Amino acid sequence: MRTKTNIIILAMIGLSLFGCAEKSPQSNIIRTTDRLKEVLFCASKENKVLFGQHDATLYGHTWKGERGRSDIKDVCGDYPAVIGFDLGGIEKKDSLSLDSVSFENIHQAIIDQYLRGGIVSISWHLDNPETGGNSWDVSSDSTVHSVLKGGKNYEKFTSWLENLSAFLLSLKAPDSTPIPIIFRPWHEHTGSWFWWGQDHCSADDYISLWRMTKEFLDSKGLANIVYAYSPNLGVTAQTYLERYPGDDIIDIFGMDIYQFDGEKGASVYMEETKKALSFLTEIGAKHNKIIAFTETGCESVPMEKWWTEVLLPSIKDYHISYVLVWRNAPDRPKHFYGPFPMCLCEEDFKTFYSMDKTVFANDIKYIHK
Ligand code: BMA
Repeated sequence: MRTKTNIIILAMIGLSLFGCAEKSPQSNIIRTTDRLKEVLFCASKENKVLFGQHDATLYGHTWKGERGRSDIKDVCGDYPAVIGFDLGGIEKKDSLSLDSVSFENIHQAIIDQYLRGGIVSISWHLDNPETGGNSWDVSSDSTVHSVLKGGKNYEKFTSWLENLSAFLLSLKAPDSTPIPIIFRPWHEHTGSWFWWGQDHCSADDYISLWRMTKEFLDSKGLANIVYAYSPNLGVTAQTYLERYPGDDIIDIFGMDIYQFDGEKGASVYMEETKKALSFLTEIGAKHNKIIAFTETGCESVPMEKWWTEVLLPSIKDYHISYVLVWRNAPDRPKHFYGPFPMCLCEEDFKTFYSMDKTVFANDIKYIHK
């Protein structure tokens, strides 16, 4: 097994796979959406995978609000290449997100990730504009229809898009460069646990919701966004594109799949993941899109070798650009999906980290056109 230092040396002496690797590191900051897409495409072509975690620098298993800290860094010394953030609450101009983090801290953490050369992905667990409940309030099947043009919640929803845009527009580097981000709204719509899920709206309305969102953000001049589409487990090769908003909107084909049932669920997870990544690869190639494992994990990571014996074999044969595990909640001791010091899977995660296949924040600069 190679260490990260060896990988860097190999990259520098010109390890060249598919024409994606060159001799010297790129500037480590990803300043444009073109470079962002290039990194993701080239990582997958080189058969690398960028490692990501949701909310990784906002809090961890036993701490919260320590700028610059991350459970991943505490374990392996580097930050995730991709960090997910969620803007649930921004629509109402709340000062705290749905996971009780101030938007001020989220804003800072996004800039910090950009400046260290990392990638930012943003999801949005927004409230239900019709019922006033949260994202999981599925008591109405007319919410999506009601926010579209002509619907009774159109004005309210456009004001929510306005608030979202204001936050996205504020994501600027110190030199005023708009920070390139992955935006992944309306996720897991092939399930029915969110108000935009498939049993709660028609395919046409779901597609209109996407198109309206994109048009609104475009109208605000937000050109720094790479859009990700991410159905969930249960979708098939035949249904993946059933509610697809279109090649003109989407840049990344994603998939959200979790391992349920602890250790017992490992074999089903591995089988389902391989099946899904296999058709994702084919569909992605057909549409010339980046593919990514946009959310995954096993709550409490109950297996010592989950990283190398469950996750790695599930993804290693597929050219996915990144894999992102869910959060390590500070206030729910069993709700963690990444490692932290002294956890059961700590050593195995270090092995996973040291592999050629995995890329963390420090190594992104070695990914070339
Ligand atoms: C879910 C859980 C919730 C959280 C939500 C949005 O999967 O982690 O606790 O509020 O994601 O981050």
